[in-house]
Amino acid sequence: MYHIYRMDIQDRGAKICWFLTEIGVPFSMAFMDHHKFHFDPEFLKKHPLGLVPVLHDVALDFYMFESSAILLYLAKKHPSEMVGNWSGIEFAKVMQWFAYNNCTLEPIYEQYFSLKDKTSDPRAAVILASIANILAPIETQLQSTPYIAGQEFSLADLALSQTLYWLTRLPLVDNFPMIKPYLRKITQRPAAIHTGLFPRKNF
Ligand SMILES: N[C@@H](CCC(=O)N[C@@H](CS)C(=O)NCC(=O)O)C(=O)O
Repeated sequence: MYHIYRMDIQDRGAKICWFLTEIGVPFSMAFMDHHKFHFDPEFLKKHPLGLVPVLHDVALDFYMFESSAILLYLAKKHPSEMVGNWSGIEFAKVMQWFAYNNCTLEPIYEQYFSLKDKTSDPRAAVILASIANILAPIETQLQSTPYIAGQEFSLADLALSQTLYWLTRLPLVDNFPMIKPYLRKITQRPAAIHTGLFPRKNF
């Protein structure tokens, strides 16, 4: 059994719940009090920065933080089609796009949304240009395969679609015509709907 500490329906813990739902593994969740958990000494023992998500692997009484690492830990423990067979080119492609989301797309997204005044800050235009540059290979890939790592839905789609969904608030996403149809397809998966992660339907 797994227990996942979260803070709201659209946090990074959603990916973990979505993944476990996709593969049919049961879990429970706790939504932490937004104003308190960062400073709670008991919670700081579970996550040294006082952030969510945190996974509790109850059977092992093991606590783990960092959402991407948690996904990989669970994917390895519960073999499924979502990462291929942990070897070969199929696996490499899933890991490549999984990391592209975590290490390339998500940090630039964070930079943009942390700007206090997006209209007058001169860094905004530079960051938006970088976002466009980073979206371009995703667009190119989706022109040749239905999912980001190939013919099948994978852990890479699951991770990437959460970031892309956040980015659909930016008009520049419309310059990449494959992205929104791809997102619509993924967000219609029953397990994605179940998480409530994608409340806006009009993207
Ligand atoms: N790299 C970390 C990021 C953790 C993170 O920033 N979590 C956010 C929620 S998604 C958080 O706890 N924020 C605290 C807050 O906004 O009050 C991960 O992927 O787990």
